[in-house]
Amino acid sequence: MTRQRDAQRFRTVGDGSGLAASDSFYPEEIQLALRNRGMPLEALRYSLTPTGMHFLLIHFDIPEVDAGKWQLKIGGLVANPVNLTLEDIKQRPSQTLAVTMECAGNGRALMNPRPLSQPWLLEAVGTAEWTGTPLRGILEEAGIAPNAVEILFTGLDQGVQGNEVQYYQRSLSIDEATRDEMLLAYEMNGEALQPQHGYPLRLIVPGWYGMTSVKWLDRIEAIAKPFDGYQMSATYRFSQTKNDPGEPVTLIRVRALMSPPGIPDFMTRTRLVEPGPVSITGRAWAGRQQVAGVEVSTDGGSTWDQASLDVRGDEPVDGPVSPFAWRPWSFQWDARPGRYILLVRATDSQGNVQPVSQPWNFQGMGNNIAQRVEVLVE
Ligand SMILES: Nc1nc2c(c(=O)[nH]1)N[C@H]1C(S)=C(S)[C@@H](COP(=O)(O)O)O[C@H]1N2
Ligand SMILES: [Mo]
Repeated sequence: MTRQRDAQRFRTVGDGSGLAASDSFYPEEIQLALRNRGMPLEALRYSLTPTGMHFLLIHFDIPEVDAGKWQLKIGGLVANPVNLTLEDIKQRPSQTLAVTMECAGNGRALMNPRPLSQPWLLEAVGTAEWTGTPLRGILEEAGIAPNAVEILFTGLDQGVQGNEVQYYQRSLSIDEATRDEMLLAYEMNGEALQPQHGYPLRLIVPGWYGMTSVKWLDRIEAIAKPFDGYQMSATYRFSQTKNDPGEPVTLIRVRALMSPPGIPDFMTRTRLVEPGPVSITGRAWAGRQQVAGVEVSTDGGSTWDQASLDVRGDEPVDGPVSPFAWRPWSFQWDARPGRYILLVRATDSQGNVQPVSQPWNFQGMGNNIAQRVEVLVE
């Protein structure tokens, strides 16, 4: 009975089976898209994305936090539970790391049928320099009990998803949580976190899709069983149907994006390019792997040419600013009058290459299809 009443608490959007990619967008998808901005692709010109151009993904509301009263609680199965103020955390050893973050749902609205959620095209990515204290030191001082198997991170933001009232929570295995690069970050690009990015403190999990980098941290607990909360067991899964548990979504897959060349048509974003030599530039990333190569096609994917890495136009530029940050690439194109579909795809250090047509999954996760850009040369 309760279950049935619960099921009627909210309107449903769609029948849960997804839509054709060409179907109109629901107002609810647009509502989410307006709250959760993407990075304009021309911002690929910056090795560090200006904070105001970094993508955003916020499931519920941005919580109100009084940093003077806020404390991070470290507890659960630890020898020395402790509460830390923001000042305590800033007194600890600090580390700054550039990290390319991508939302696991990036590319969702390109899938056919289109899974219903935040309707990202390709813009759910950004690279910021995060400053904070290594998580490992805090966990070591807390003393994780031998029977703990995971570390659970809880945000201050609360909402309803899948009819479940919840705080935003995700867990990591102890092996993952104690890796060198895991940060508790209080600064983004040299300034205090902005409210929408997790003020006053967030987790940064380099190499993983963004959902793991829990914002607005309230507490960190060592736990005895794998956490099976909503954001672990119901969503962020590679599943084929609504009830298929599938596999968990974890590390970022290899991807390259280009700054669309030339100038855009306002409505369609089709590019207008002048004939002659054109340098096509962009960035590529591969989560915990490295980018091994980038290829460009100017004929809709029939033939591919190698792009140059760590070059922009003719100018050598800095390579990746950290092992977890994207890498610049560049390709010289002799553009002749006509209509073109440009594509770009990257390969990672394990030989994984981006697909030209995307395998589908129910939640629209981990899409890394090769980008296509329509260009008119005249
Ligand atoms: N507490 C909390 N943390 C969160 C989220 C959230 O909704 N609540 N969204 C996650 C998701 S899905 C992503 S992709 C990243 C986005 O981080 P950004 O908005 O700073 O780019 O934050 C993650 N951390
Ligand atoms: Mo995300």
